[in-house]
Amino acid sequence: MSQAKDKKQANYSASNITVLEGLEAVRKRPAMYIGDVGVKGLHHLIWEVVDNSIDEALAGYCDTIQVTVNEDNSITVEDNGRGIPTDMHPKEKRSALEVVMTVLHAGGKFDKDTYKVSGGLHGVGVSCVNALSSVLHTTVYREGQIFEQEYHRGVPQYPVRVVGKSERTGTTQHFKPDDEIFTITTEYNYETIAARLRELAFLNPGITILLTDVREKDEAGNARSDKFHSEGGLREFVEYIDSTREKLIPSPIYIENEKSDIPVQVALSYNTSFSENLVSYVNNINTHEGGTHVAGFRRALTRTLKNYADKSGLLEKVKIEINGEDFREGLTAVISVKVAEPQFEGQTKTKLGNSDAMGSVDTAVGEVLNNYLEEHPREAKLIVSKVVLAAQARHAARKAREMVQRKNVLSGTGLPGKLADCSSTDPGICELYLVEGDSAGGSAKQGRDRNFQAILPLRGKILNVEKAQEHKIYENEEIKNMITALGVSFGTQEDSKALNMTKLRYHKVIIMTDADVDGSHIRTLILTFFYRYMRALIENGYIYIALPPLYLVKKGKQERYCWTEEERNAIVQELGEGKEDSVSIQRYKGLGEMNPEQLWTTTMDPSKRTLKQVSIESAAEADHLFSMLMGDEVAPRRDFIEKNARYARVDV
Ligand code: 0RA
Repeated sequence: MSQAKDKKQANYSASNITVLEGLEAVRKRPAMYIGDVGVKGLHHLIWEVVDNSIDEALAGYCDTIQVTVNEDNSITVEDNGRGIPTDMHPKEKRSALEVVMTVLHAGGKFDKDTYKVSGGLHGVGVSCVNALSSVLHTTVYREGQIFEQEYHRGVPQYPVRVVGKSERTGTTQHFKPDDEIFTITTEYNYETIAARLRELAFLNPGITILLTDVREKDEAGNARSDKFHSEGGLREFVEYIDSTREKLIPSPIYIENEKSDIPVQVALSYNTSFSENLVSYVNNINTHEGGTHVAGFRRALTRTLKNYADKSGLLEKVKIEINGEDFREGLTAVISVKVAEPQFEGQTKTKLGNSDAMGSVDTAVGEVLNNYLEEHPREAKLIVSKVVLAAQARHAARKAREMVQRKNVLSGTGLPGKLADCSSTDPGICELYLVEGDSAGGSAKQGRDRNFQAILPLRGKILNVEKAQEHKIYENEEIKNMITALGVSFGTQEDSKALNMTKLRYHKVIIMTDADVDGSHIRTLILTFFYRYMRALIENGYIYIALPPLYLVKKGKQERYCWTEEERNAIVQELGEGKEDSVSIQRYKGLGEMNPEQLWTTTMDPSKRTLKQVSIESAAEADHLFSMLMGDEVAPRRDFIEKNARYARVDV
């Protein structure tokens, strides 16, 4: 090696030392940067890389982003932007590309004037993705040339080099998540990715986002794919969320208004259902826990509608008081704001704290909504009439709810007779199994560990809360039992659905139903109830789904349980050793076919069972799903059930 080259290499390595320390920090504490190293963190890597391309699109230089899930669960994200700059970084003595890819938080340094709008909770930078990938390969098309660099666990394998000529521009990132980091799973979920990309397309109209999954091919050999593109933006988003509901007004009300340097976009509509669907974003990030922007929206909606109703005399005959909640029954709204320095608070850091966002959204929405009501008297009247009905129903519901809670107080312990409670009173270790049917309930009662496991058999049909007004749900025996067993009480003030979680008696609530169509229906009904009336339980991660085995494979004294077809086939082969007919297979159609001991071993023993924790990845998607599965319109439900044998996206 020549001396000059030697020196160059030495410099190159020297500047790498701090970089290595940075990458090391990310690899040592990955959860600090991407939330966790489970399914969520794994998908976070994609969001991070796609966010960079979205930023390039928002800057006006890119209109197409292509995401590919490859056979080996590696991901390719390609855009047609300007390409990450590749010129020499004067201080670092390395290509700017290498700096972006390897230095923590180096991403936004080039464009100081435009703040990163799609960053925020994400926004930890592509260098984190790099550090957590066993291999990452970057290709940049720029200034007529093709540049590339490859990294292993974030460490460059060679300086940025030119590998060809091209007229196009853009950036392609290809990465494979490191299985040393993602030890739980490295498998990507198509639905999760599709939901996020669909959301991004609605939030950033005009951009085309393509998704291809080569792991899944149809009979003709075509990979599964979707194209996400929206011209109408939030208006279309609201229509998408409400596509399975009956509209109250013909098209969404759209608000686009900038107040005190905070751009505010809102689309809202009313449907004939009884639930409120409010989805909010800050810098393209879903703010599950709401925050100041949502508070500003609610304030403006209540004030403006109330003013209009008072002025128009529509409330004259109404004797009962109307509150904020009544203005939101049947409301679907998407709120999107862009904030320069967002402060995220709350348990999951998805609650906006910036106080100026409240006033901005309040003023922006108040102005435009007021004009809308003045200009659309017919729609205005429909909305106000609906509000009055909501207030009347709320009064009826309060009475019914108070009845349920008063009865509990009167009946001594207040616990339902069908509940087989556990002896511990420490909610942290207590589990409540909601079991389909009395016979399975009986086995579960015998098989359980009564120290910490309680059993509540559910016999009749759970009420479909999607189709019922609130006061009706308190008349349903199974729902009443669930509410009292859980111990949580509903608030009765402004937000009647606020839960008193401190009284929750179990921190694991496990839904255990048969592995058949009825079982999945019951599970969906229970989940819909939790989602609509006790969402905090899902948000806090207290709701689980038990996974009973589908098969028992036997040969002589050997017994093996299987949870999937593949597992069954493998075990039949293993036990049969060529003589597969010596093996017997039992298919479990219901929990009732298992004796208490089997139920314990396979499904209830904490050291052996598998539980699925229910989470709300995307509230909009979950809402869409529940209203479709449980709502009025039959056609989309039938379609969905035909396409997806099992309930879809609410699980992890
Ligand atoms: C900063 C400056 C320039 C491009 C980018 C960032 C950029 C980053 C990413 C990440 C993924 N795709 C991207 N595309 C572009 C270009 C500055 C210039 O050309 O003057």
